[in-house]
Amino acid sequence: YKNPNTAGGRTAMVHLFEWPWRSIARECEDFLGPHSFGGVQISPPHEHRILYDTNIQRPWYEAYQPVSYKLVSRRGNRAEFIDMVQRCNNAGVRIYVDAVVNHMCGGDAGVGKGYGDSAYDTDAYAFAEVPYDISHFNVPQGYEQCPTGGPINTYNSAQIVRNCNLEGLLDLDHSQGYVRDRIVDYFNDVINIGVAGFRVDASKHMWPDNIQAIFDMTDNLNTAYFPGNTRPFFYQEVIDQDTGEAVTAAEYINIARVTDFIYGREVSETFKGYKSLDSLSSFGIHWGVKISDETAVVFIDNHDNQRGHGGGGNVLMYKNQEDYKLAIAFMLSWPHGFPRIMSSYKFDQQWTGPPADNDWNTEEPTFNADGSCVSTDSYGWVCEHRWRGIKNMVEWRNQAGTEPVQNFWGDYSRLAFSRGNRAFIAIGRGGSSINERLQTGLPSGEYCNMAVVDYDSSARSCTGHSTVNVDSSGYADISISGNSGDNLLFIHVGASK
Ligand code: LM2
Ligand code: CA
Repeated sequence: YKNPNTAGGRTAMVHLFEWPWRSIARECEDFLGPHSFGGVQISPPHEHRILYDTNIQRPWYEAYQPVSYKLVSRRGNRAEFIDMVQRCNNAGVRIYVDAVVNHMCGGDAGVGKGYGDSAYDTDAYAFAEVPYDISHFNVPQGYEQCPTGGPINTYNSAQIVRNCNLEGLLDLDHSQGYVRDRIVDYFNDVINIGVAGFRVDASKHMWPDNIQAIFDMTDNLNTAYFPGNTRPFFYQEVIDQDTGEAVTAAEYINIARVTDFIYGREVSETFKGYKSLDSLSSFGIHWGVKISDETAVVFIDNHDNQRGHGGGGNVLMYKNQEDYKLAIAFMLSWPHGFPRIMSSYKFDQQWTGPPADNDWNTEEPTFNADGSCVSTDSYGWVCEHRWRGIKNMVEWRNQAGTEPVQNFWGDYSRLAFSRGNRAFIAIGRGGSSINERLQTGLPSGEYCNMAVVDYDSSARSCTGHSTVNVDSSGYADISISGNSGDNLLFIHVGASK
């Protein structure tokens, strides 16, 4: 379950948070495929509660309140979902589903209908479409099942964390075969459509044995897109900040991949200046980061902690601009874990939903001539994945492959290294310039500095003027000013003149 099942050695994914299915389909064809992105984590596709309030309007987090497993959500219907999966696979880009199966919607929902018109009654614990009834939930079974009688009010007890209600969300009892079967039916439905894997939301709040049993019952991937007998990719969302809680990420690492929240915190703090950049030379499992290369999904920020949800944290995000770009570039350069790039929309309040018209129809992203997304200072899609320094680092990572870190050079505010003889990167933080003759590890040639120019492969030319000349012994004059726009330099063997 640890293989991301990407096509052609692709090594990174992007989370297109709240993007509609039709926009994702187009992005796979026009951008992600051509730029060698491996996959997309999509926002939850299942039917969810509709939240509306004059203050918070239509918050993004209604998506985390399931009403049924029908594929109808604010982001699109079943036909649009199928179309997206097909078109992305055909573009060589995999789809990973954000699966919310720990719970159904909040107990405060009462009686109503979800996005696809399915009925719910939370007083009766009834979800007609699945169907679930009161016997399928933990809390109604009494204090022996959930010792608090309702809410998760401490993280010191695994039983409370896993059998009580997270934020008032009605908690399912996964020890029951019936409940597992409904979840497996949902997983198999989207597997048969052609998805490659799943982010398993709130895995910390489910028992590892039950998660394992659910994974083991899933079908192999669709052979229209994947080799026979390919297992789905699973990455379990477990927030473990190493604070001594009862539940730890270590309990999940033998099952499938696990999200590593310490990784983003450590890299963020380093690029904020709390630690020296050259200390990153030993970055990895011995550095505080808990989850090993082949088991970790790594990221700097996610949709929760960039807005103070999900444990919050001291992480960089798009609002930090240049420091954030450098942190993402470092993540993509370093051979540890399967990296996930966050792609956001602008927000000022933590509940703000995606860009939308007056009827709450999510707006499709539109693009400037340079490929960036159209937005104003406070509104619109950010599209971090289209920033040049980020999009071109995805190709850099693919080119670096499994080559090791070599030729590491650096000091408090600067670093440079190569990945074997295939790729080289230099970073200067906070205005620190680099003017050095450094060993790049690369064969001699004239390379495009992909941090500031793009590469035209048919003409074998840089579509700009910034190049790096590597001599026959691998050395080159590396020069950046360290200021905004000129704090990053990277080259690889796939982009030389
Ligand atoms: C996650 N990972 O484990 C998601 O990444 C995170 O975004 C989800 O919380 C959470 N688990 C449950 O799937 C979000 C959001 C919460 C929000 C829930 C449900 O961070 O604030 O809770 O989704 O929409 C909201 C209200 C809360 C209310 C609850 C139920 O903020 O006050 O509790 O809905 O109505 C009564
Ligand atoms: Ca639970």
